[in-house]
Amino acid sequence: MKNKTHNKTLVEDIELTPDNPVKSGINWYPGHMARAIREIKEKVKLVDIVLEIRDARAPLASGNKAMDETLRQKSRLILINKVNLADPHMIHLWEEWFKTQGEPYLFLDCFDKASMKKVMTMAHQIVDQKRLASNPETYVYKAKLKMMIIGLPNTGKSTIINQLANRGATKTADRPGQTQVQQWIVIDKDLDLLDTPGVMPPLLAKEEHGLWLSALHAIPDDIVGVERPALFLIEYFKNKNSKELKDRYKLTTLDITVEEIVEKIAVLRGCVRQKGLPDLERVYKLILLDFRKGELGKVCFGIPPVDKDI
Ligand SMILES: Nc1nc2c(ncn2[C@@H]2O[C@H](COP(=O)(O)OP(=O)(O)OP(=O)(O)O)[C@@H](O)[C@H]2O)c(=O)[nH]1
Ligand SMILES: [Mg+2]
Repeated sequence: MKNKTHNKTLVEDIELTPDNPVKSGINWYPGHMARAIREIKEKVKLVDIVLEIRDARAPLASGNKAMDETLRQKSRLILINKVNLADPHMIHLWEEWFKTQGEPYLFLDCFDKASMKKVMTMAHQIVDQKRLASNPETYVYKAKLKMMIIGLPNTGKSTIINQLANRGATKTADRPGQTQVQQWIVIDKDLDLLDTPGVMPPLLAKEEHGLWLSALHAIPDDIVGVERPALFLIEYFKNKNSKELKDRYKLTTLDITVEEIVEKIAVLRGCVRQKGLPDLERVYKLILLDFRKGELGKVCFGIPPVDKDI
């Protein structure tokens, strides 16, 4: 039976008002997320800085504008994680765009120790500058930092905490919705971290963002199904005439239809049912798995917008 909280039609626990309409399309907003937002709002007062984790394969679509009001008064450092899986050329363009947005940010692979050191240096600088600016007369340097880690599901929040802790302080998993309750993790006398459950925006700005986030596994497969994100990915790589797609599935050409590509992958990988028909469910799952492991190459969904829109 489907979990009640995995509801395709958006919203449980969220008040419906004219400002908060339910639109059709891909959305995932289970009860634990509404609770998570309430708890983030409560606890944000207790921390010095919020680390907002995004996915470098969709630097804008993996943000959450619905959190802006909650974070308005707070120091924020945007960490655009999993850069090792993202298209380096597009990351360069995104870096240029983030530079113009006036918010501290860092693109990183959180398994890289030097990047994690930089996170701590930046967090200290941001908090310190704010303390100095708001109270120049009474300012004294404080080594102690309390940080809250927020972001969409599966962006790597808990992994970042474990990297900072140098141990498995909190559970991680390669699927969205692993962390379901807040947890304080005391690293040492100078650092407390608050892990929070991944929160989706209540509404996605565009239908295609839902496909991107499903492909990136910020949205579980049983919400959208495997067919749409898998076909979207094949079309995306076909349009790029991707060498990785050809190599991975031994395709001589991508100048055939998406359906024909899927059939060829099914045959190659033995995803075939009785009478030689392709087992589509299996082949879609296989495509998604390969993509998420980075086997189909580095991607970046979307392009930097012309306007200010962090
Ligand atoms: N390649 C790569 N994988 C990463 C990186 N950071 C995290 N991951 C992987 O992403 C997956 C999700 O990590 P989690 O830390 O559980 O993500 P989360 O944001 O806490 O997820 P929820 O608790 O479900 O919201 C795990 O399989 C991590 O190993 C990164 O920088 N690069
Ligand atoms: Mg987590």
